[in-house]
Parts: sequence; structure tokens; C-alpha cells
Amino acid sequence: MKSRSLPLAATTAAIFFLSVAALSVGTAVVEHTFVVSQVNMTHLCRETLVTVVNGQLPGPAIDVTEGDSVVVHVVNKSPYNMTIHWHGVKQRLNCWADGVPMITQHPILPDHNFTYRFDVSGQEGTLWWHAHVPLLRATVHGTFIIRPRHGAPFLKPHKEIPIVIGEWWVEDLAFVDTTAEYNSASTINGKLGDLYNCSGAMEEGYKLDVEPGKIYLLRVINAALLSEYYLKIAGHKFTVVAADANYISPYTTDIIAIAPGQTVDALVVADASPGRYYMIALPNQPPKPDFQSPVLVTRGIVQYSNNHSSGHDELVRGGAGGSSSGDVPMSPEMPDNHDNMISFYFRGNLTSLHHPRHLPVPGRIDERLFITLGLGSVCRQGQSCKRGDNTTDNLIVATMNNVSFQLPTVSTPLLEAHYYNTSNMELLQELPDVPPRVFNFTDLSLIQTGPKEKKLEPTSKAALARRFRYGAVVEVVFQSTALMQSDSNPMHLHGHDMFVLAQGHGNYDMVRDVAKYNLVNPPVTNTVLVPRLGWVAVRFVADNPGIWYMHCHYEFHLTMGMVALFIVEDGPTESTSLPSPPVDFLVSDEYNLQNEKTKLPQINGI
Ligand SMILES: *[C@@H]1O[C@H](CO)[C@@H](O)[C@H](O)[C@H]1NC(C)=O
Ligand SMILES: *[C@@H]1O[C@H](CO)[C@@H](O)[C@H](O)[C@H]1NC(C)=O
Ligand SMILES: *[C@@H]1O[C@H](CO)[C@@H](O)[C@H](O)[C@H]1NC(C)=O
Ligand SMILES: *[C@@H]1O[C@H](CO)[C@@H](O)[C@H](O)[C@H]1NC(C)=O
Ligand SMILES: *[C@@H]1O[C@H](CO)[C@@H](O)[C@H](O)[C@H]1NC(C)=O
Ligand SMILES: *[C@@H]1O[C@H](CO)[C@@H](O)[C@H](O)[C@H]1NC(C)=O
Ligand SMILES: *[C@@H]1O[C@H](CO)[C@@H](O)[C@H](O)[C@H]1NC(C)=O
Ligand SMILES: *[C@@H]1O[C@H](CO)[C@@H](O)[C@H](O)[C@H]1NC(C)=O
Ligand SMILES: *[C@@H]1O[C@H](CO)[C@@H](O)[C@H](O)[C@H]1NC(C)=O
Ligand SMILES: *[C@@H]1O[C@H](CO)[C@@H](O)[C@H](O)[C@H]1NC(C)=O
Ligand SMILES: [Cu+2]
Repeated sequence: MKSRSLPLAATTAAIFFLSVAALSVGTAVVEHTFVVSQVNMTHLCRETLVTVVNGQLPGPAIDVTEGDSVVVHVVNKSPYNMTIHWHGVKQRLNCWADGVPMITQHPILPDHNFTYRFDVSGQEGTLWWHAHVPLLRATVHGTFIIRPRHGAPFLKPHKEIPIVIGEWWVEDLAFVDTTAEYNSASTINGKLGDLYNCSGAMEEGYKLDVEPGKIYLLRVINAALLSEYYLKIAGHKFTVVAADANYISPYTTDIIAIAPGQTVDALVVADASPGRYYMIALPNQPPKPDFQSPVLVTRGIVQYSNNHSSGHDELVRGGAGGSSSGDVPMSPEMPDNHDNMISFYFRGNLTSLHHPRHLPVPGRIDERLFITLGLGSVCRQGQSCKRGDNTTDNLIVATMNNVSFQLPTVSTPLLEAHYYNTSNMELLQELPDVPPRVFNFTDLSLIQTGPKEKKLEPTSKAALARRFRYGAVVEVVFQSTALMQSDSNPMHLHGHDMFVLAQGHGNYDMVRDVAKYNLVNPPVTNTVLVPRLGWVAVRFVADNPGIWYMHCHYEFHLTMGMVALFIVEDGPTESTSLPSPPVDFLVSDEYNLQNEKTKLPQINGI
């Protein structure tokens, strides 16, 4: 192991201002230590063992200014393999820090450490971090805020408030069956709220104190595994100003739709009559015949401070009169949880703000992909099996263009194999540009109900990947299908932002739908929601060499294989090529030595 002494401050952040001349004035190195461990937390009358960072849920916030460098020492005291992904951080020329196990790095084993180092330049806004290990991201996550160096293009808020929407699972996540179980509650900033109680004791809810007339910036993050959420605050409106750390032309609405992986920044003016107002987050879902999950609403309270009184108790009881009378806070009217049009319209109303950070949409297209998202079945064992109502032979998997992702069994992470030209890369199978067969993708009769493993479209598993030349402009149309179910799909691309050109219902029709493209000011995001029984067209520039995970951010679609790797090749120069791994990055032989294993893969050059 390369010896490198980690700073021992095992808590929170230490910020060092560098005097090194090479760095531009004012940039800092922001250093954190993340101790991942298990703690007992009690909710809903049950004690649950949860994996968290620094004993907190949500975990520690990272707060930096554009241009800063970030150093995070992860100390894994949990019994699980761990990696941390910096969701939405582009990691330009630094794919090594992207945090995907066996793609960009070896997992951090229990009782081992790993240090992430990266710069946050050229982007600003609300992002987040989370474990990139199945399910554990439900409790291993936190905010990642990049402040603009030269001010944001909207009114300076009085306060900035993170609103992290999450889920509480009473089961130990390590043992959750990814196809059958649901969370037990939804949460806002880790709190379940007063819609949940046990033995008569209500769960604590999130409380936001506001002062009349002041402006608040809500930094909303959906850290949930399962659902898109609708967020409302009674008596108040939101003005959306950013999404996925890209500015949005101010859009005023009384409801926010946010899918797993996404962030929305919205200004809220405390302009209602002083009182108390519920903030409600409602998960949505497709209607029947899709399988119906329990509707787990959570709520917090926005309460006006009353400067005529001094005590806390007075504040909690709320101000006099107004629209929220007495002790009962005013509730927002929530839509039906099957109303997916609210999400569709919310997204349809977003356009990017004219801002120096926003580049024009590239006009030329070098590569076109049409990717269908669905479910299929593979044989549990062997090449062939009986299909039909027999529930033992088939396994349900999630697919892109009729192939389900399966990590090849390799001992070297793929990025390392790619960089050092070792042989593993032959194990990858090319993601087809189009699905193998055209059918009515959104035909409702394809939705399967009843027993889960009925006869399904047979499909296959492979390590799906697609290569792009450096600088290629890629257009991807994602098409949700009705194969077995009619879920939407929040597709997340690592290392790049995407221009979201258009969305629609039904089957994408190239001739008809190109006319709907917004090539002027489309929103730019790292996660795009493909509507249920519909499609989305995106464009991105493959200008960040490395191997990037591209996947659905619904945890169960992800674990079931709705993944592909986008490999961006090196450009012609050093500044367009993936550099060598960072000095303290353990490549496989070092990692294996550290873990006292004996079989070493052959690595050149180190
Ligand atoms: C959690 O609680 C269980 C049972 O109460 C106990 O055995 C265990 O040691 C606790 N674990 C931690 C990490 O506190
Ligand atoms: C953790 O990672 C090691 C090394 O890659 C692997 O051998 C082991 O199976 C992993 N453990 C789990 C629980 O995934
Ligand atoms: C991990 O970091 C902690 C805290 O800095 C240190 O005490 C421990 O020795 C390190 N463990 C390893 C395996 O390097
Ligand atoms: C507790 O929850 C149940 C239903 O889940 C509800 O009927 C009851 O009124 C709640 N109790 C309190 C004190 O809120
Ligand atoms: C209310 O009180 C707080 C602190 O007690 C003060 O900072 C704030 O300016 C006051 N707001 C108004 C509207 O008077
Ligand atoms: C914008 O939102 C409004 C209100 O929900 C809706 O009627 C309209 O169709 C939306 N516009 C687009 C382009 O989606
Ligand atoms: C499943 O298949 C096995 C072997 O082919 C058969 O014995 C069994 O009865 C079948 N079960 C059902 C529910 O059809
Ligand atoms: C990998 O192969 C490429 C092209 O063949 C070559 O340019 C590069 O130097 C090789 N990298 C290493 C680390 O050997
Ligand atoms: C596809 O299926 C949908 C829903 O079942 C139906 O409304 C539509 O007409 C079908 N389209 C074609 C081209 O058959
Ligand atoms: C998917 O691929 C399988 C082979 O793996 C094939 O049998 C099936 O017909 C394909 N389905 C579609 C919808 O293309
Ligand atoms: Cu999905």
C-alpha cells in the first residue's frame, strides 16, 4: 500500500486556503472525513440498524465554491463494500473519482479507507453524493452544494434550505428483496413527519422557520430509491431557478415534480399570512393494472416566526389567525398520486436561463441511439428454460434495447483495464443503436399483472457498453415501454450533462417529433425522466474521456440491470485524454497486496 497519512481529524470539514501561486485566488481545498458506520435508529416503534456517514441521516453536507478542490477521506467502518458517487459532479478528466464499484474503482472493503480528490470547476448549484452500492444509498447520502464564484442569476435569498426527500425502511436494507419490498415511510431531511405514529406517539417532522417577507432558496433533492415525488407548500408558490445544477428561466408553480437523482432549486417568498403551513411530499406511481405500492406521504411544516413573542413554544403554536387558523396548519391540496401529467407539464415548462455557463445546443449529430427501456426475463440457469406461469425457471430483469446489464466477472475495474489496455475490455458487448425489433412499445396490453414471473419476453444479459469518439455529439432517444409494467424511468448519465430537447407520450416518431425539439434553450440535466409510456430526446457532447455509468435511478431498475456503460475515448491531446490514476489511487496489484491476496493481474506501467 502506498503510505499516505490521512489527516486524523475524524470529524466534519476542515478548509485550507492555499497560497500556492498556481491556483486562482480564493480557491480552497475543502476536506472532509466520511466515517461510514452502522447505527441504530428508532422510527415507527422499531429499532433499525442503518448504514450512515458520520452518524447522520442525511449525511454531512458538502458546501464548496466553484473552482474549489474537494478531498474526502472515506473510512469504511461498515460491514459492507462501499463507494461514494458525487452525483452530477462532472469529474472532467477525472473519471477515477466517479465512485462506481468495479467500473471506476475497487470497492472500499470493510475496515479500509479510500480518498476521493476532485475539482468542481465549470458548474454551480445543487448536487448530492450517495453510496453507489445497491440499496445503501437510501441512508448513505447528503447534499453537495457548489456556490457560484460570481453570484447566482436570481435574488439573493435570506436563507438557503436543503430539502432532501428520502425513504425510511424498517427492514435492514442489506436484506431487502429488491423485487417485492417497499419502504415504510417517506422522509423530508430524514424526518418522517406527523402522518406516521406508533403507540400514539407521532414522528417528528421537518420544520422550516420563516420570517415574513423574506425569500428562501429551497435546494430540493430526491434521494429516494423508488419514486418520483410531488412537493407542495400550502399557501405558497415556488419559483424554480435551477435543476441539476443548471439555471432555469424562472418558472413559477405551486408544485414541484422531482424524480430520484434529480435536484430542483426553487425560491419561496414567505408572503402568506403569518401562520403554519404543511409542506407535503407525495410519491406518485402508474395506475392499475400496474402493481400498486402503498402511498407513503410525508409532511413537514413551514412556520412563520412571530416577532411579537419570544419563546419557542409560541413559534411552534404559530401566529394568530390568517389563512391558517388555530393550531391546525393549512394543508396543500395534493393531486391524485396516479396523475402523471403533473410531472409531464412541470418538465414541459422548464427552459434553461440565458447564462454564460450555458453552451449552445450542438447542431450536428455524430451518433444516434434509440434506447427502449423495459423488463424481460432470463433463465435462472443455463441457456434455455421453460417459460410460462411456472415461477421457478425465469428471472425478471430490466433492459435497454432488450439486453440487461451484467458486470463481467473481472478482478480489475474496467476503467483501469481500459487505461492500461488489459484484456477485460473484450468482455463488453456493444449496446445496439436501436432495439432488435420494432413493436408497439407503449401497447397497454403488454403490461403484465398477477404473478411476477409469468411468461415474459425473453431477453439476455451482457456487459453492455457503447464507445464514443472524443467530442462526438450524441443524440439519445429513450423510449419507455409497457413490457410488463408502465413505469417512468429517470435516466442518469455520469460525467456529462444532457440537453433535454423534447418529451412526448406514446411511441417516438422521428419525423413528427423532431419538430418538437427545443434547440434554443432546453433544460440541461444529468438525470432525465422518461415519462411512463412515453419518450425523451437528449443530446450531449462526449467530451470527458473515461467509462461512465448510464442508468435508471430507480434503484430496483438499476439492480435489475437497466444500465449501460458509455465509454468516451481519448482525444488527440493531453488535455483531452484521461490522465493516469491519482498517486494514491490503488490500482489492482496494490489493492490486492493491501488485501493480502495472492493472485495479481498483470498491469503494465506501474
Ligand atoms: C443495535 O441494537 C442492537 C439490539 O438492540 C444491539 O445488539 C447492537 O449492538 C446495536 N448496534 C449498534 C451499532 O449500536
Ligand atoms: C466486496 O468486494 C470484494 C473485492 O472486490 C469482493 O471479493 C467481495 O465479494 C465483495 N463483497 C460483497 C458483499 O459484495
Ligand atoms: C483509515 O483512516 C483512519 C482515520 O484516519 C485510520 O485511523 C485508520 O488507520 C485507517 N485505516 C487504514 C486501513 O488505512
Ligand atoms: C396514528 O395513525 C393511525 C393510522 O395509521 C391513525 O388512525 C391515528 O389517528 C394516528 N394517531 C395519531 C395520534 O395521530
Ligand atoms: C424577527 O426576529 C429575528 C431575530 O429575533 C430578527 O433577525 C428578524 O429581523 C425579525 N424579523 C422581523 C420581520 O422583524
Ligand atoms: C406548463 O404547465 C401548464 C400548467 O400545468 C400546462 O397546462 C402546460 O401544458 C405546460 N406546458 C408544457 C409545454 O408542458
Ligand atoms: C413447474 O415446472 C415443473 C417442472 O417442469 C413442474 O413439475 C411443476 O408442476 C410446474 N409448476 C407449475 C406451477 O406449473
Ligand atoms: C494503450 O494503447 C494505446 C493505443 O494502442 C496507447 O496509445 C497507450 O499508450 C496504451 N496505454 C498504456 C498505458 O499502455
Ligand atoms: C399502440 O398501443 C396503444 C395502447 O394500447 C394504442 O392506443 C395505439 O393505437 C397503438 N399504436 C399502434 C401504432 O398500433
Ligand atoms: C429479445 O432478445 C431475445 C433473445 O435474447 C429474443 O428472443 C426476443 O425476441 C427479443 N425481444 C425483443 C422485443 O426484441
Ligand atoms: Cu427505470
